[in-house]
Amino acid sequence: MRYHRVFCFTAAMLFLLSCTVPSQTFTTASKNKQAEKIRSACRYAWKGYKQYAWGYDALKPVTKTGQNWYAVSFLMTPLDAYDTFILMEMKEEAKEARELILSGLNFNVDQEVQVFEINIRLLGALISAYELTQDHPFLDLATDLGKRLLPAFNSPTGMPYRYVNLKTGTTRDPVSNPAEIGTYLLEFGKLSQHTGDSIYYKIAKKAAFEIYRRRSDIDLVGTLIDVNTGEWKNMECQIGARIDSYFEYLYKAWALFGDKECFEAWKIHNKAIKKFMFTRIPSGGYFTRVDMKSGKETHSYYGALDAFYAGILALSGDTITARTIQRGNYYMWTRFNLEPEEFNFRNDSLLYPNYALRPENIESCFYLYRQTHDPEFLIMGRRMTDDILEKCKTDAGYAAIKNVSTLEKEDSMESFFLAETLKYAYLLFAPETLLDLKKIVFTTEAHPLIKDQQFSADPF
Ligand code: DMJ
Repeated sequence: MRYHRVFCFTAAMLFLLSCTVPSQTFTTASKNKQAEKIRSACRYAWKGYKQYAWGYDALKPVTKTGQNWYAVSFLMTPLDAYDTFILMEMKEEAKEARELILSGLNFNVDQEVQVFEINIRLLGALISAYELTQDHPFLDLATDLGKRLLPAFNSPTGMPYRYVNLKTGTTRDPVSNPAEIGTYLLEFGKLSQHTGDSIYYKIAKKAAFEIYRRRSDIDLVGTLIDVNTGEWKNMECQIGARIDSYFEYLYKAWALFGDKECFEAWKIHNKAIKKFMFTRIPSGGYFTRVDMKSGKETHSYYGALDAFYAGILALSGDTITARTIQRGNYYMWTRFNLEPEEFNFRNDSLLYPNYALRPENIESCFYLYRQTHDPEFLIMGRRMTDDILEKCKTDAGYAAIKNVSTLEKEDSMESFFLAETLKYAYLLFAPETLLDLKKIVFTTEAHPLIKDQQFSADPF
């Protein structure tokens, strides 16, 4: 008994110590300085893209070349980065990106694309660009793209296939996942709002609710599902890769459009996630992986993508759970000096040791800071940002890391680095008046959309 008490006391002390972030005072001047540093990094990354990858989807920051996802370029980097330039008041860069996009982007191509990625990176960016600038060509491009994505949803269940050909509408790959099925509510809802055609929100909502109605008796979902049959192919529930933004969009469809059914669905899932997956250990709070039917732990894996959930919890007002998770997130970052893609939070072993320049950990700091104004989140955000700017920098931009232990660089700078990572880092330190979270909702790719609680697509 005495040993038990000693153990509990030691565990509690370790937990408290691991939660302690050294207190430092932030002044307006020091926050502005950090914001400026991030803006310079954004300018530097764009300069590299311009110099070595102009017109391509992305910059390869080590070999200093350009890279396309498909046979043609869809200008992923300029498009994903455009609203970041606007928010950062980088007028010259915004002008360059705008000219490239409006003169070079064409969706009338015989090309098969991944529906989810094209939606979050391109469609979301185009709609956001339109809302921020009222520049009609952005909406024309968005409408054209939206129409071309619609055939993906022609499955027996209404859940989209993973790939669609933009010209022919041919689809492929029926085994998909909740994220790739349920992450259209925001972009398609906005398209319905701006075009007056309810079809987009209708099919986006149907797809998300086809997942929801297949939840288990304990209100969890699995990782893989067949969109032809509606049968689960993998029953492990987790909040990271392949499920993450399905949960996120149920909450955000409520935040953006006031959709009550989405809010109810979010609440039900969130309650189950907290009941079966939330795990508190001395180093912080994590969400573990469980079987969707029994709620029993399958793997104690956690990683860079999972880190977003603290942000969505903070946004929804649950700052208590969010804080605990964020301490786990920060532990993950500081333990490895850059967060890994995945590690085992029970024994700290690395599963996927790479860092892909992901935003989620900083994103959660941003939401937590906005809700609490606790400088702890500024300290965390500064440490993470400084690590990235120092360890990932190349002669041409910023590179993903192959292994957080060796810091060997990977020849990749994903467009979300400019769309999300630098944007959330900047907004964490920039004056809050720049962006009012009461008026906008960020898509999963951090494209800001203006709240419209009057909009009702009446989807069913
Ligand atoms: C982004 O493309 C989106 O945030 C998506 O939802 C998952 N993660 C990447 C960035 O890590």
